[in-house]
Amino acid sequence: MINTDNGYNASNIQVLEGLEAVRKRPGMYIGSTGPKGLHHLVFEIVDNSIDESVVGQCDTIQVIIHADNSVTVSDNGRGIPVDNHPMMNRPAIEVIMTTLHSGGKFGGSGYTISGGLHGVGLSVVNALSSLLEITVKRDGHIYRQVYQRGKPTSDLQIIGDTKQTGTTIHFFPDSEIFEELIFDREIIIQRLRDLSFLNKGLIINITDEREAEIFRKQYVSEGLMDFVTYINKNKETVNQEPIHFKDRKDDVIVEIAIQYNNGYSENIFSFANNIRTQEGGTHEIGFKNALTRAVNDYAKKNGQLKENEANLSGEDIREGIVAIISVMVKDPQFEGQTKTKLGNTFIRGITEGLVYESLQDYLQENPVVAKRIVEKAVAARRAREAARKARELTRRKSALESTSLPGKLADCSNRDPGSSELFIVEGDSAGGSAKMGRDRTYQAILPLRGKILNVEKARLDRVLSSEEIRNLITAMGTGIGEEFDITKARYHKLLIMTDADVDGSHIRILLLTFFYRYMKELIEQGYIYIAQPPLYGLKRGKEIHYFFNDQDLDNFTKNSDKKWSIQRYKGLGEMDPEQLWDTTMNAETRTILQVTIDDAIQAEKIFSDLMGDNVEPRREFINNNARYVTNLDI
Ligand code: 0RA
Repeated sequence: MINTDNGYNASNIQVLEGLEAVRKRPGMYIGSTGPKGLHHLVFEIVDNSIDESVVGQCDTIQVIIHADNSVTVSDNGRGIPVDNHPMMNRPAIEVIMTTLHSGGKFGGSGYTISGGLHGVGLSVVNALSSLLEITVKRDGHIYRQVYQRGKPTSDLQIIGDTKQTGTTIHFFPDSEIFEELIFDREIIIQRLRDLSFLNKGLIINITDEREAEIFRKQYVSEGLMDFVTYINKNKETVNQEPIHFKDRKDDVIVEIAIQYNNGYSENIFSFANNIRTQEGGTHEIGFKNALTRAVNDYAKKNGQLKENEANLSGEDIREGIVAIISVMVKDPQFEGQTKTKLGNTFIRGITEGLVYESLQDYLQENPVVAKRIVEKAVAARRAREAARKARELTRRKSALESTSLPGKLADCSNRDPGSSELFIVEGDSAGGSAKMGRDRTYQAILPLRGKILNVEKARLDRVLSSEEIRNLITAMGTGIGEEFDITKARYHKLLIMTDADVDGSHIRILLLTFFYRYMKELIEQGYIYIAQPPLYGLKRGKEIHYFFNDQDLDNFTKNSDKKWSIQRYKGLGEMDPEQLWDTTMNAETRTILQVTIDDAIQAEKIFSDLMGDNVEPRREFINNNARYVTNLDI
């Protein structure tokens, strides 16, 4: 059918139906209608601005969170085209704002590489906004158009003249769609900071107008080198100058920065077209292969490894590494559970080839650093072998043997992990109370005596020399590290129950650090919780009230008569089994905090700051977060 009329024709109707589909099933386009989806709206627009900067047409992006919780994103790019779209008989900008999957990527307009948050397009943001105002500076004029829930409320109008170019989008997320409309500045900052590291020289400004004192911050970086030094800040490094290279083959651009620290963990963060690829993918595999090959070849050539000696493993070579991998690809395929795994197979070979060549050159030209990297890997191999022996002790026995659980574990009778809980309790005496107070059908208790090792400062073999840690691993049943298998978890809830004092928070952070380093998926899958014992009990005869913070206690005592006696619980051990059950363990009444990882890079920094060699960042963190340490969201 050919449409010739100028009013609403078939394609316009299709457009509206398209946006109706977005409003009917928002989750399909932005993942969810919770906070994550809400923030996707901002990132979708920002990613379009970033595309302008990638092609060298934009050097400044500004994000403003307004007091009314609307958001403005503006850039000084070329501006969205305003000329008439020949087929639709509407201005191109209107087509872009109202057509699914059209956003700027049609017509080969000089976009060789395009990110866009998985390319859902500006029309999705438009469809999910109760009000959206777009202003474009282009071709000597300032243009403006307003939309409500995706539909234009007026034609595109010229409202002034200008010599500048750029796009400004001001939108109000729709309360009919989103569960909550409040933007979290930290989430936005995290993404903008990543983007500034990934796009050297790009100026990104953020303004938050919601507080009396307006918050302003600017991000601008020297590129990936700044990214690795930022992550390694406060750590001792092996190579002070990051290894850095950027290369191109065919249509693929590969950029890498590497800086080793003297710690034991591996931190590789990869990106494809500026999008964090949390699940890795072909670029990451290519990088790892190249690194393993280049370091082994070098070690053999200069004699640090004997000819007949076995190669160093990739894991050994990656101990203490901080690396950023950023690739730009024409048609990225995102796969995996969360669509954050790069799938294009040819990227593996291209990345491996480019990285191998550049690394070979680097190692040849920097023998001092090269030697240290090899030495570190050799030491890692030695420790890994010692750890293997220690780890045997924690392995589950084969199906034929009876599973030998730690003697200190008071297991539950329930055999269904989905409804079983494990309490890790500080101290034997509190452990005793917890054992007596629990519901033994589904609650298991493992008392921990004293502090566990700080895993930031010890290699795996030493970590495993601790009986407390071995008990914990055996009780959970999952194994650790490379062998970790979440499907073997014997409990789907693991609750850390420590005293409400400094030692208690220390033990808690030691445990969390251990989980983060060796059983990260437990955190990612939301298995880990922090139990909240009360700080005070107010007693009058048989009546008792519990309080979990000073403010609630103050509020209560303000209006109460003097007959109450106050008890401050210094430790779990001061509560009898029944009290512990009532306040902290009873699933019907207790409050527990789920531990989550909002941002892997941030979590990485928090743990190394808190547990690393330097005292200053730890002091700083505790000073800044002292009041929040109990509900630490890593
Ligand atoms: C379509 C085509 C062109 C640019 C854009 C869209 C564009 C979109 C956004 C969204 C936010 N900022 C933006 N800036 C540009 C290419 C224009 C040309 O070839 O001149």
